[in-house]
Amino acid sequence: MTTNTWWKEAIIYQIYPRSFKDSTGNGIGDLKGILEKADYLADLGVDIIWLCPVYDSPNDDNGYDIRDYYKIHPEFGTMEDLDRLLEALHKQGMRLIMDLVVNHTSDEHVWFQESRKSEDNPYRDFYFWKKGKEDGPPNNWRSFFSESAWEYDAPTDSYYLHLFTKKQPDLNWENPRVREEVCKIMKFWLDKGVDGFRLDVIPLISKQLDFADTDLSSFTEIVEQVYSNGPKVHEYIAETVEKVISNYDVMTVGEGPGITSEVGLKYVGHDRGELSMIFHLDHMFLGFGPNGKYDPVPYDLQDVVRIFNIWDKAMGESGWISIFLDNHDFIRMVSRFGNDKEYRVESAKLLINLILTLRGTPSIYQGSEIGMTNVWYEDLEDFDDVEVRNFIKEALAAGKNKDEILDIANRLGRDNARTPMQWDDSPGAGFTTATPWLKINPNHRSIHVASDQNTPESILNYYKQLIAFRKQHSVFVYGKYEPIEVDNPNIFAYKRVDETQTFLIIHNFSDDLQTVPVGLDDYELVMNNYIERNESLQLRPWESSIFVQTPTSSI
Ligand code: ISL
Repeated sequence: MTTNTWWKEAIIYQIYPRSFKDSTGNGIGDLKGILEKADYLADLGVDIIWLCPVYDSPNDDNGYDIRDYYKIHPEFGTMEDLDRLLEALHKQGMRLIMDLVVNHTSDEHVWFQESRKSEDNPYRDFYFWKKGKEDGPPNNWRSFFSESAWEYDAPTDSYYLHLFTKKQPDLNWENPRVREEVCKIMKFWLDKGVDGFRLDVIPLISKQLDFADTDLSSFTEIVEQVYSNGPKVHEYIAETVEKVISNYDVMTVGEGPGITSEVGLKYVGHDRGELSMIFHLDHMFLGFGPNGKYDPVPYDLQDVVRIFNIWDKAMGESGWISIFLDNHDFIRMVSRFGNDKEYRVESAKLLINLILTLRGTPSIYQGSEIGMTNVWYEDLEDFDDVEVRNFIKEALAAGKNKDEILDIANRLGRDNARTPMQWDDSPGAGFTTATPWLKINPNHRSIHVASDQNTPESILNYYKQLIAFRKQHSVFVYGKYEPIEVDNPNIFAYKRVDETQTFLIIHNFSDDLQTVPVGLDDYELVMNNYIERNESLQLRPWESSIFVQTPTSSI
């Protein structure tokens, strides 16, 4: 039975605070900057703000390395600023979820500082320590960010585990004191009134304790079979729910690298009471080759379609996912799945049409609403993100050609998603009056919020219109999803159906006119991403149409 809840009906908007709005003139976005834009968010029609980490951190991985879970990083403001933002969002009928990173901490967290001191330190077992093997690390695991997952630490002549950078040691959830601390952190934030958490890499918290070498050759398989879905992951999640989460009316969304559709329901099955929903990453990991993201392989639209279909079937009436096409870890959706040149506007509109009409809670990443695109840096020094910098380091060391490295870094790097928000065409893009922490995309001179606000047929206005439309029709939340098989590799088509309404949605993911061979007898066009209506099934480039079945239509 599908249960109705606010978090299924809501639309999530993800804010990467460093890049959203700088209110202090230091080139870094901050909490007051977000507060200044609360009206903008309300006007857009989004319901839940997912705030990427704003805790105290040395920023090795831009806040995903937390030094103090109870403190706001001064560059983002103060706890008072956070309280004020929360209050303002609540006043406007929006909610706020915090990004909680508890698979690992910063190496500058006091627990790790203690842990590394000696083998009998009371915090030793907060992390995973192992002796090396023949002058090398304890096993052959590689981190998500290129290097070995083990770092040697001289004071105790041992290695510690870090599935991300060496400044992000993994917490040992086997230790009940670690779990107690996590519960304490959750309780602190929920008592403050936040409306839930996005739980970073949550399937990674339980490790395969034999720490055996892996002989799997594909990084995606290693994540699915070795790093994620460990033996006690559900026990641990359930413990936090039972002790803390279940005492509040909040939502949780687990970020799920390695959560496959076969095991998805174990995390989000309504009968299990673990997480409200997950961000599965199957479509995001498309294109990862044997050595991961920077070893790209080709894929096409039908791979994406297949993944959405499989996941919808796997969830059925028993579980729930979020629908998204990009975030701060991946390239801009219009550059990845659309055409960010000739058909930028059309394809950006098509993609939001897709996100808002598939089954699951839509999640929109900042800047998508104006069709922000990837950036192109000319110099390897321009890249900021630790993931891409590690790739560059390894590729240079392996003697790869500089132009080739620059090309891959530009095409796949996470900085693409992290360039500052483009509010206007001023030199700082209305984001800052100072030098921004990361170079602004030069296309901000033409692509920016101010211009979209003044153009009736802009991407931004289409977002607002479509969000409002979705909210009028609960079939997009609770209705069934029925894929339609079309013998055309450029088309993604499906229906959303409930007792009162049937919508037919068709997207043309190509630069060419496509004829879609489906029956349209008793359907009528209700939404379309072109200015001139098109009632036919001859879809123009990147055209996206929503039809409603007329006999039962209530429009
Ligand atoms: O970023 C990725 C691909 O470029 C992913 O593989 C990512 O590392 C993975 O999804 C986990 O991401 C999360 O945890 C990381 C952090 O760097 C990411 O920003 C965060 O979303 C470590 O905390």
